[in-house]
Amino acid sequence: MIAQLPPTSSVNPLDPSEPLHPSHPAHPSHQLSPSPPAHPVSHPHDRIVDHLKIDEAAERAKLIKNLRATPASIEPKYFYDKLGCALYAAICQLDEYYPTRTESAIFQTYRNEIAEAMGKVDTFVDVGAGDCCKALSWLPLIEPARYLAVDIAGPSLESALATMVPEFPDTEMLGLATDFSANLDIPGELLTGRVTLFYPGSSIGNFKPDAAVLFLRQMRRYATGGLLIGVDAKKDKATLDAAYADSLGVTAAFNLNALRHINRVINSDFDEKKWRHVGQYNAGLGRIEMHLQSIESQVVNIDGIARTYHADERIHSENSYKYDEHEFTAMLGEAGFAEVQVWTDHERAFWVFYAA
Ligand code: AVJ
Repeated sequence: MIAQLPPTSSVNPLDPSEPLHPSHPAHPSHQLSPSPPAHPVSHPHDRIVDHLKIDEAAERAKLIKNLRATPASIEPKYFYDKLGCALYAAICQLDEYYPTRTESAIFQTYRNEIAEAMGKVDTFVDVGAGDCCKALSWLPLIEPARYLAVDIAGPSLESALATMVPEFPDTEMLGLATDFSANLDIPGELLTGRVTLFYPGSSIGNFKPDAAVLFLRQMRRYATGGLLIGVDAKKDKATLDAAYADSLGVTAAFNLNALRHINRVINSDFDEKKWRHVGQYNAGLGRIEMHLQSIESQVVNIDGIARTYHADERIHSENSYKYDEHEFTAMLGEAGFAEVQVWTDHERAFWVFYAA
């Protein structure tokens, strides 16, 4: 576990109490060819490139629009403020939440075989790196010339990388702070030689299947080596429901905390005591759905306009899609990966794909 430092040297673009960056022109999403970076800002340590060129005003406007809409929704990225990152780390320790430990067991069992499949890696790109924990056990084997950690949470990248630098003197450690959920845009100068991307944890499940293929295609265009990706498998509803509605209520706290985060991002007065966590498997759509359900009829101020949520009305906060082996193999093919290898556990609860 890597301690998080206070966000002193980077600015949270979604927190209105912080000074704002000048906004950059909006970037077309699902863009298929790499573009030159738009004025990346170097941090004091020169290790983190701050590429958070989101238009903060547009992000807030989108959040407000989604909260006022019927059905209301929020994007999963609003889970990950400082407390949210810590709650997600706690989720990964839960008995009920099998994906993290199953994936890590697959990595451990087949580490050498997977490393052999990857071959030479000059730049290892960790997409959604967070605290960079998952990459730690790969670096000694892969020995890349460069490790590039990409995440929306700049401050946690910075503290994780600072801790790792002395451990890996032969690897150049870089961070890229960016919101890749709309578009993965990696400045060309950060990529050297044969590039392999790492996207573990079944984070791909947050995208709807069509958008997931587009995102895989975006990764494909950078992957001169390949892509190592973890994907959660379809399974019985009871196991899935327990993983997303644990009995200690950690996932509930993770979900409800998004309301507190949102109150800091926009002018709103959500009271988490008036909402309850819903996390359940929708077998027809092959996805976990998380919602925040209004306990009573209530009025919430959302940026100066009163919005009534009726009793039992839901705010949809996350999808987490699950895939069969053949479904995801087909998606990798659609995204342009020609060669696909897969590893799994005894229960076939989780897949690890290497695609090139
Ligand atoms: C970080 C998207 C992989 O979908 O399992 C965990 C997030 N949400 N518990 C997942 C999450 C509720 C997680 N991912």
